[in-house]
Amino acid sequence: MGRKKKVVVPPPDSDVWQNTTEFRILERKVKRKGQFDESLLENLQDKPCHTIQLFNRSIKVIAFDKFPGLYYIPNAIPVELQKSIVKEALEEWVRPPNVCNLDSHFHLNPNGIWNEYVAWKNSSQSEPKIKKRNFDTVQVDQYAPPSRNTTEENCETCKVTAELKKKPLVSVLDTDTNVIIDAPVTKMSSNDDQNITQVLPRLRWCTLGHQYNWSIKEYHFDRVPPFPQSIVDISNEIVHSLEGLTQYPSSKWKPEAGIINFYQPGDTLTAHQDKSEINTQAPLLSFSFGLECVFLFGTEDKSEKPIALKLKSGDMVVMSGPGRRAFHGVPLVIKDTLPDTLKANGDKDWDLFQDYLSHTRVNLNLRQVY
Ligand SMILES: O=C(O)CCC(=O)C(=O)O
Repeated sequence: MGRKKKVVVPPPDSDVWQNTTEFRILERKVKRKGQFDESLLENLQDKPCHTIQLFNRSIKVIAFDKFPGLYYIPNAIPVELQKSIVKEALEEWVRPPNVCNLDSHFHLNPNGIWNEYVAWKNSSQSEPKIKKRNFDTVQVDQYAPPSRNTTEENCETCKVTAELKKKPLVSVLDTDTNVIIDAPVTKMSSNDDQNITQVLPRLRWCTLGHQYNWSIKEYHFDRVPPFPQSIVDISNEIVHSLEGLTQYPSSKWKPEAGIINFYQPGDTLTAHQDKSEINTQAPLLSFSFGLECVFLFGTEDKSEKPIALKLKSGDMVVMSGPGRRAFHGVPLVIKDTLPDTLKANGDKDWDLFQDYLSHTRVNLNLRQVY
């Protein structure tokens, strides 16, 4: 969870970085400079294939004998729905009360950075400056989270996390938006205010529902803005359609935390497991929009060889059963792969979304926490 251009967040377990693990070997091969080698992709022809009804269409779900619980659903989300999710994400979700990575570094407009950008593009005004937030000079609250369970695992990441958990967390209440912001994990290089066109490309993530502390990898169980209703409805339909495969009853499904990830070519997400949720039975739903990427999926043991899938706009990955805790990551976002269906084609209202998506991959993933 988390990424920044050429910097990987969260820090990987030390052995992930050794060239010896199968995961790391495939990551390096996929990332190798130059043209992506398509032969690294998993052959999907021989994989078990199921058909489900979703959004009034019959669609194929690909399963993997070696990776039980992993389902890959190409073209799961119809184009119009892709567009409305991306639009709602940028206009409505990346703004208070939800927190995004930029909040720790900048005082953003309470209407959200996207709406400020669009308003400026549609005006004849000079480019707005975004004011830098300074954690050195603001009055900070020392915020102690309700629970801090220590982890038994013996890995570098866990040791770092355990050290961080011993310290008081530094957070600040943004009085414009009434949202609590955690101190940044890493500082941005410049202390100067910046143009909005410099800041928008640095949007990396935004959290929905249960807000997340990225440094100690725990949810803030007391910071829970309402989950967007459209996502609740869409995910209910998906979990219902998949019941026969995941064995998870849709009556129990409740999306409680979501992350919207924004990647540009060159950004990566290193191998990780999603383990912060208490409920490990509910499936994790993950959607791709915009540019294509290569997604690696392994097992709970990172020394085992993962598979590589190419995810296109509208594709969905479902991690359930034993696959819910498997290592996975995104070593490559492929430039110039925006599909024609997401181009404006004369639709003036979509122009700025097309510009943004032509150099961005958006991932939305949904989890049940309890
Ligand atoms: O971008 C993706 O497809 C995966 C995102 C992910 O694994 C995460 O946010 O934990």
